[in-house]
Amino acid sequence: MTATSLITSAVPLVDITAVGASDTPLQQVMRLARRHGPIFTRRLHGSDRLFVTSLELVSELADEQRFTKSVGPALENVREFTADGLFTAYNDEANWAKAHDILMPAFALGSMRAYHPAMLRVARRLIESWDGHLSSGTPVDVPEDMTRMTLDTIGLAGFGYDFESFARPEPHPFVGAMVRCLDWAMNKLGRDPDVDFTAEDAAFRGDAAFLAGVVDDVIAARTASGDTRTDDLLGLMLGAPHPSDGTTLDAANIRNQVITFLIAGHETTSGALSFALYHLLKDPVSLRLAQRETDELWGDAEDPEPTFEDVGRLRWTRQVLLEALRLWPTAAAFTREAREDTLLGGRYPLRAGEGVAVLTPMLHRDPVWGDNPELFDPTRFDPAVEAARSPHAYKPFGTGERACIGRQFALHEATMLLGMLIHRYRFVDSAGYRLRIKETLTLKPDAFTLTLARRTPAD
Ligand code: MNH
Repeated sequence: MTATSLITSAVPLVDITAVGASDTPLQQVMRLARRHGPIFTRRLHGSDRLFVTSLELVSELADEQRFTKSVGPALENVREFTADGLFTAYNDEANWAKAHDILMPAFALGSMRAYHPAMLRVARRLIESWDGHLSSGTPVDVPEDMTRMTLDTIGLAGFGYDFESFARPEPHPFVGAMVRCLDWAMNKLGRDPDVDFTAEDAAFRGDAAFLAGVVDDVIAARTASGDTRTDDLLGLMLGAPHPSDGTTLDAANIRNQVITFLIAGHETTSGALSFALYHLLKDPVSLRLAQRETDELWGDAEDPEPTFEDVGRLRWTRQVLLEALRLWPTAAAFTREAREDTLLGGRYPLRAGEGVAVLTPMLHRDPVWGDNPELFDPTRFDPAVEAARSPHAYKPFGTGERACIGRQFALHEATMLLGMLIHRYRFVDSAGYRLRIKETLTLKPDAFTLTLARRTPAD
């Protein structure tokens, strides 16, 4: 062997065991990142997790030749209720590639056109409900209603199943059970080995069983109807043959895909919409530009009928959403692993299969974003500005082959609703809301309410 000298660097080790787990672990680890820099190991109750935050290191991790998705500790916990569904499947699990190939057509551009009417129908449910609040002068609970909207949308557009969330005084029980399952998955990460969690685990199993029961209802509703369409998600899951080997998904995997899509298909989009509305409430200049854009499309129409093409024309509104997802990417971390032993950044040794968590909110505050990364500024997503920036600076949807399959679905649904709300209402910050972020594996503004006032377009 030639005498090459390998200069490796030590990664800072930050032991927070004495502090203990937080009920906002993501915000806790963001504080560690601000203090300890772009790569560090966090130790909690003896288990270590490596985090990175910089554009330089994330650009390397995005190289699919050297790195791939890792089902990290958080997703291992989620696997307890989604098993080999698309989100939590291992790369080499046969059902990942199989389901990916079968379900891809449901996310092609033509499919978004097919989902548009269901998305519009549900957006109108939210508006009808908000009109009621407008009349009575009562505040709206933003995250709760966004969750009603996104759950009904994935249910109807993907599965032909109506959760009827706006006809209920409380959210559909699916939501509560799901949030508790996600919370369980998150809190299990920080467990003190000396504490007994038998009761928590039993409650979790009850909630997971409830979710499985909803899945059975969704599937039974379709099979009982005799409907054999294969042009929506559930149809593809139940009946579509794999494009090359002709086999279909097995019954156990179908259930895992249904639960996966019912969760992944609404929870993070709901948070993204809530953060976008928060920023519009606090940023009159961005709001004004968004109002102007919707007025250009819909004038003073009392009840505009947004077309599929209209949604593509809401450029600024979409930039508002992208910028909201920069500051608060609602699925705030993803994990990569090296395919072979390697040096990250030419200096940090990594063994094959060792997980590295990308802390997306800190990547989104890397110096590449300029001197004031905390500033909400949708012009960062002006096409020319975006084109000049590395594609690896922005990863709210993850990266590579295992990146989010539902990205266009989420952006179409969210842009349309946001445009409709901006056009119709003035948002009154009656509570003087100060942002506090609730974590249940995903992020949402906590207890965010606002009051509505009627808007006359062009005022
Ligand atoms: Mn989505 C994967 C974020 C909306 C279905 N999603 C991912 C990943 C991120 C992500 C990050 C990658 C995780 C990882 O690398 O471990 N997703 C989002 C965000 C939104 C979102 C921020 C909304 C905003 N996702 C949606 C919607 C759907 C969906 C809507 C479905 C209709 N997401 C998925 C699925 C995967 C995924 C399925 C897993 C894809 C795969 O691994 O093949």
